[in-house]
Amino acid sequence: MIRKINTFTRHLSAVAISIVTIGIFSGAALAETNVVVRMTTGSDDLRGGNNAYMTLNLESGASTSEVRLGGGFGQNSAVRRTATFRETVSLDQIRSITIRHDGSPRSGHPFDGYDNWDLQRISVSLNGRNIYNSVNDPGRSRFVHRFTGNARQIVLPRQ
Ligand SMILES: [Ca+2]
Repeated sequence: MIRKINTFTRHLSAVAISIVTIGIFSGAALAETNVVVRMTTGSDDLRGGNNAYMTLNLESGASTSEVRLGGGFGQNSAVRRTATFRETVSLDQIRSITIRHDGSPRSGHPFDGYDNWDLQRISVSLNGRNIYNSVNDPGRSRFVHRFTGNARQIVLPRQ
């Protein structure tokens, strides 16, 4: 009888552990939002060691954490990045996107000035659905923005 109870208890423990495991994995899968970003740089590069960043601004008025898109984007080059946000965000919740360029002189480079960057085209999508594509934005269809001086960030409304 005692052996039967022990066996039963072990089974219960195994079930409990399985439930906890499933909870952790499904929680992790739900928590992240992966956004695909394609950017074409114009005639002024985004210097290696400097970075562009992206934030999603929500209909609620809140914003996600800022995610680094990287740098070292050569003149007239195209890059594709996946930005992973810790928050769970659906397409309908997104009001706009902020792109920020940090062109500050790099540490360890005493002769650095500020970097400038020509963003020629950008498209942003979530699960294959368009959030923003500059080609479809009349004001930015030929050229999105030159990041320079105090013009270090832009806000692009969801289309
Ligand atoms: Ca540059």
